[in-house]
Amino acid sequence: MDRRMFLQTFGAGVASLSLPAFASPAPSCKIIGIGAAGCNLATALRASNILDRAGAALSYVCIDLGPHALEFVDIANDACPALAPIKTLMLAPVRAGGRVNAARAACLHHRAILAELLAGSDMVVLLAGLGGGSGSGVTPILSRLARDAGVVTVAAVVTPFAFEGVRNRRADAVMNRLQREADLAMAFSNEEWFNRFNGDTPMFDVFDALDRHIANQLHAVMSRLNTPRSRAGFTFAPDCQSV
Ligand SMILES: Nc1nc2c(ncn2[C@@H]2O[C@H](COP(=O)(O)OP(=O)(O)OP(=O)(O)O)[C@@H](O)[C@H]2O)c(=O)[nH]1
Ligand SMILES: [Mg+2]
Repeated sequence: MDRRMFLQTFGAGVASLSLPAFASPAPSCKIIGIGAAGCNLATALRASNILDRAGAALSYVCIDLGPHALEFVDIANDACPALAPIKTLMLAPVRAGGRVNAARAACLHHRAILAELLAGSDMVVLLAGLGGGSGSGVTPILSRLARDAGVVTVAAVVTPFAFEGVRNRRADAVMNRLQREADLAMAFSNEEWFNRFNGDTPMFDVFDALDRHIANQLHAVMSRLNTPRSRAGFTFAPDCQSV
């Protein structure tokens, strides 16, 4: 496995960040799940409580172009009423169904609502699966809007399985964009992750373990961002041994 693939698989990212000093000792961080995979991830992160220890004031939002993924978020909200509810935002009542351009258009159409959503946050974490329509179309635009608003932007995305074919090329192109548009872009390859398990492990458990891995990597990033020493800029190299 080459170095790039290694980093992409196990929590990509070696990045030097120059960050503003946060005004508050507990910076506000909005976790935004986009598309089906992003909504699943946001729901899993909230349920895991792993990020609660990162020293930020967290709030959660899920965005999709149709109601399907958002209905699951509502079910998760109802299942854990003790946790802060995840807000939902439907950008357009259409199913992007792999159409990145439809997702981009919906995103641009709702630009003002998205800018309002980002306002007041010190940091955003964008979660999505790349290769489909919604996550691939919305995430880079949201990332750009957040950076333009001076919000520290971390993107944590999953990339497709090899058998998903053309989705991989699309995911690569979006990842390249995200590396420019986000302060830190972390990619987690579904393909590489699943290859680490033998065929006896139930698929659900493998996805679950990836959710936890991403939560732990984000916890490491957010904890570093919240320490005063690191705000002037730091190099993030994830601890790959802790997977
Ligand atoms: N790890 C993980 N990967 C997922 C999950 N759901 C989908 N994926 C991956 O994410 C990619 C994008 O899929 P979706 O999130 O369903 O796509 P979308 O952004 O909703 O896009 P459209 O439905 O086409 O608008 C897929 O090709 C899968 O590889 C999930 O729950 N966990
Ligand atoms: Mg979808």
